[in-house]
Amino acid sequence: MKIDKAEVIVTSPDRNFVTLKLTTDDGLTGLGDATLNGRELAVVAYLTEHVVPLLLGRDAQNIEDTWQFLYRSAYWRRGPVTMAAISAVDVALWDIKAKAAGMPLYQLLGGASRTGLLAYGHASGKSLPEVFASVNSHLEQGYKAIRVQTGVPGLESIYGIASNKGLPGNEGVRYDHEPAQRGALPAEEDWDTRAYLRHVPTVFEAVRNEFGPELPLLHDGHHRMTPIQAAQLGKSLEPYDLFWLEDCTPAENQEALRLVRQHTTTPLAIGEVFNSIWDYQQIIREQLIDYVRSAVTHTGGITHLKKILEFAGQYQIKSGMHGPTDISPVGMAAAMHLGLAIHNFGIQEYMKHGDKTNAVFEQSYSWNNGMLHPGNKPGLGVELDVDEAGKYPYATAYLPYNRLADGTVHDW
Ligand code: CS2
Ligand code: MG
Repeated sequence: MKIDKAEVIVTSPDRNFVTLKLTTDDGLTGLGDATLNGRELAVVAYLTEHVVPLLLGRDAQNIEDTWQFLYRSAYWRRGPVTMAAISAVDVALWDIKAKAAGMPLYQLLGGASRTGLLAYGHASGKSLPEVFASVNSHLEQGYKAIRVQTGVPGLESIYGIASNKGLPGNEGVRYDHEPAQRGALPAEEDWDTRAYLRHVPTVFEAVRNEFGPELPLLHDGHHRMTPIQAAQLGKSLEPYDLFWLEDCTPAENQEALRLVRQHTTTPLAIGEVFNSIWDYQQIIREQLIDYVRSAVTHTGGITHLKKILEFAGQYQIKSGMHGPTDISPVGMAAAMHLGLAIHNFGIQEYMKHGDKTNAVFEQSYSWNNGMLHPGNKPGLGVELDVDEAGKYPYATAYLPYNRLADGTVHDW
């Protein structure tokens, strides 16, 4: 079963997506998500110029060998672009292998370890009434776990607050937070950590009083605090029993988590900007996190993320796979198949894609009563309508960045 064709498909229905489509000489096809938000074309070039020529004629069945070949023969290892490219190849090959076997991918990964996947959605608001309304709307949509992001008095626009602007062509329809904004330059946002640290605990106190003690609540610190500020926030949120505090401090400095752990028992989730097992070695071995946040799309595919999660499982650390709208339906399906099969599944992030995206990517995964399931079609269960995709050419879009009051660039 030789790889006969490799296409890199770029489309921008509600936002930019990059998809690798492999076809074998006996007509089987496989899809892999290679979307790297705000840097999509770098992965397109890496795939088109450097990876596709190496794939043609290769045996599609040798997934591990192809992974090692792409990782080691490149000489230059790791990094978001390389690992997103390798991930797309890996997932496309798993899609093909499961189709060849005539079974849904999770069956090939060891079968189902649960009946479905608990998922969390993104509630947000500039003010408390907006936050309450957003939590209610997510409960009505069936979510059983909710991430809460809030505006901060004195700050114009900050990460994670849904806009009422709506999507292009869907103006005015409230849309969950899509960080990448179309335009020639990234938007600049302002930030003040002390104002944020004063305000966030008051919001979680109010949300707990309003919605009770059981509802799993999550919060994303989005890499903005110093280790001691992260410790401070973790501690001040303890009374509100969070499911997790995510990306509380930039994680390049893995030791930073030791200081946070010393001061708080709030569970910690990290890893959406990681892209290899080496980014996790210390924080898993030293039990400094409770959830692995990596997405299949950004961490070398199913082959590599499965190894990270098996390593994490030895430390009772669970999965919490990244699942915002910049993970395409192909990447989401891969996450669901892996999530259903592994033992140490924790929770799955699930932001719903827009209508145009759902028309481009035909999906067989389901969302029911707060639980996701990858479906039982052979393979990943997602197909891409190339003609539909062709309607939406790439549109430059950048993630915003932050500046402090004195003009210093800060983590966004
Ligand atoms: C976020 C993302 O979903 C999350 O947890 O951190 O929204 C993140 O900002 C985007 O994926 C960046 O592309
Ligand atoms: Mg995050």
